[in-house]
Amino acid sequence: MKITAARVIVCCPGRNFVTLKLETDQGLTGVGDATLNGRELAVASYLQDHVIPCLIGRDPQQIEDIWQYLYKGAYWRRGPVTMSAIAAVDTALWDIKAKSAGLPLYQLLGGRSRTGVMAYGHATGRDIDETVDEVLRHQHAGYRAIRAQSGVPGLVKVYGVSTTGRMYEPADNTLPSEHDWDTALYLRHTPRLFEAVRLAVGDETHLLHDVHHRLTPLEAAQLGKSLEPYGLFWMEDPTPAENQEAFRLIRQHTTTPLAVGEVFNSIWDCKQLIEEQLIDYIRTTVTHAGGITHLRRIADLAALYQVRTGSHGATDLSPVCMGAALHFDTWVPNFGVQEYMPHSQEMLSVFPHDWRFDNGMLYCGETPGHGVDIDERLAARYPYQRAYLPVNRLRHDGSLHSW
Ligand code: EZ4
Ligand code: CO
Repeated sequence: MKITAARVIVCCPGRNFVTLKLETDQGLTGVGDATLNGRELAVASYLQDHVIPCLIGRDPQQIEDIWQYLYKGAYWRRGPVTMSAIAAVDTALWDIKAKSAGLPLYQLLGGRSRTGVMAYGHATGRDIDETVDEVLRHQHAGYRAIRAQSGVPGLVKVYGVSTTGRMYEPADNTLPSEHDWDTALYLRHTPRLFEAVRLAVGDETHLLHDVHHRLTPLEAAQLGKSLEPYGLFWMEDPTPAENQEAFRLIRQHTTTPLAVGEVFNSIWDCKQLIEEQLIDYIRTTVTHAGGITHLRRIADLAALYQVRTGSHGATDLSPVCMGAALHFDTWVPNFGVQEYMPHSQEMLSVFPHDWRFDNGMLYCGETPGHGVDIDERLAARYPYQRAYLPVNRLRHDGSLHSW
């Protein structure tokens, strides 16, 4: 078999997506997601200008060799742009291999380990009451795991909270919008939020919270400790995790489980966190961490240390990523949970797919491949629109803080 053509499709059906489609001389095609929120065109160019010329004529069955060729062959290793581009190729190649075998992708990975994939949904509100209502709405919709975020009194714009009344989309402006931040206000508010949420939902529902890289290790330790009475499933991204050792301090002070990794792109970013058992969940995704081939290496390392998966699944990961992720989740032995932020109908219509959500669970389909395609004619009706993630500034003096 040979790769005969490859196309990068950039479209914006409500938000930007970068998709790679590979064609072969046997008529089989494969699709991969390469969306890197706010930096989409860098990955599109990496694929178009540097990767595609090396793919034409290659045997798409040699997934491992092509992965090594693109990784080692670049000489410049890792990084989100490179690893998202490699991921798109890898995902498309697994799609082709599974189609040529006539099997759903999870069968190639080792088969089914579970009946379905537990999803967690996002409950967000402008204040505690609104967030509690949203948590209850998710509970009634069948979610067994719910992430709760709320506005903080005194702060105007906060991560996760929609200001438009529409679905929250973080890349909300043609130039970065500005959020404001005050750690002391947040640290006082968050335990109050979870006290109210836990009281309303009862003991059974898993509760999650995303700190979004905003605290120092000591502040994270304080927050983790103050949330212990509410039995969280996880506290996510408590500090910027370039400094993996920092988690030793957090770990020494709290038994609140920790989840990290949505911004990681390789096994090296989480090696120490996993080997020293400093985290409980690893949140790397198919799209940003080098595809199925590399994500499997991360999950296998994590399994040695009882670290489970909890893949990133925000709307900036396309329905293609979700399809591939659900096949991965259906197989991976050390599965934890899958993030799920529903795409709009407009977004879903561009990506015909066979995965589905039902009563708090996600299910991959049974069609050969990963079960997701792109409708290129429809995609062409939604041209790229520049969009940035926000920046965060300290409320009292405007210093730039992690968003
Ligand atoms: O802010 O995907 O847990 N989910 C998240 C996301 C990220 C966005 C950034 O593009 O933190 O909402
Ligand atoms: Co997050």
